[in-house]
Amino acid sequence: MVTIKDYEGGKTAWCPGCGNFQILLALKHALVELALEPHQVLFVSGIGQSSKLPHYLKGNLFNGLHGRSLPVATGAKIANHALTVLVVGGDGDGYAEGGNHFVHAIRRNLDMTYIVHNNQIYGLTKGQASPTSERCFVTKTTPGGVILQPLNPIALAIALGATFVARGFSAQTPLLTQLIVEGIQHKGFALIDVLQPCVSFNHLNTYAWYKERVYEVGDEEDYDPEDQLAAFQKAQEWGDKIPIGVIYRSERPTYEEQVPVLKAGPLVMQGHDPRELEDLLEEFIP
Ligand SMILES: Cc1ncc(C[n+]2csc(CCOP(=O)(O)OP(=O)(O)O)c2C)c(N)n1
Repeated sequence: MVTIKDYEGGKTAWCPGCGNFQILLALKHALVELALEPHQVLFVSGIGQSSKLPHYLKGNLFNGLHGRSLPVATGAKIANHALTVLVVGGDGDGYAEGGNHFVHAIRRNLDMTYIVHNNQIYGLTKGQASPTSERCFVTKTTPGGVILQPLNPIALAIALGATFVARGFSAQTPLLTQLIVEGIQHKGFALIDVLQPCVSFNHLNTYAWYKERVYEVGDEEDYDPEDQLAAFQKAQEWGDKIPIGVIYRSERPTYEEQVPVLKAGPLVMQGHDPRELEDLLEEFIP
């Protein structure tokens, strides 16, 4: 039986009170609920406070470059699509430098789950504005306040035809656990954008600020997450009321299902001779 202990990793180096702790806990609970064993899971991240999360877990992990977690995860999933691939990182990592990869990962629809710790700030580098920072928000790089329109990851993902789009709030850990479970179970690319207070560098979007505003879409009887236009409209809500829960879900074939060579099973298990790779490398890198 898989227990939380199986996932206990290294000692954390986050600020006390950081929302990252709640996301880590929710993720562990989700993995236990799905009875996934650490060897069946791959955690991929970039650079950031949030991207340290795989260090605090047990399992396979790849900690790559800032903004490049999704291409690494894509390669790993194609090499071994039997793995449960979880990608984690911040709003800076995923929506700024990794923005291009975000768009195309959604188009590809590989079966993986992407958890974005959206604290609306760059935490690791000590408080610069990120793509999701609010207008007028004063940060180290915007002393006169942010003048750009914030990026709306939920609306963007829905517009791109993402097949699973959810928003969680780190302090609502049971709901977040459920969203992660559903995201992993979903066949295709699952985005879970998590509102996460940064107690050190974001004194605007605090626990109290989010608590006053978030509400669960699942509590609304007439909300249909399979209605793309309704979901897009829901995604526009931000301000006094912020929806959390499964905002949009749909079905379309995954990338893996459509690549003929993968029909014979995961590439790594197809018995290719490693020397084939050496020949290839020699051909391309003389
Ligand atoms: C290629 C590259 N560009 C920029 C950086 C500097 N850098 C490291 S982390 C980071 C942003 C961190 O913010 P976010 O991804 O939101 O994560 P958080 O620390 O808030 O969890 C930046 C700009 C880097 N390490 N590498």
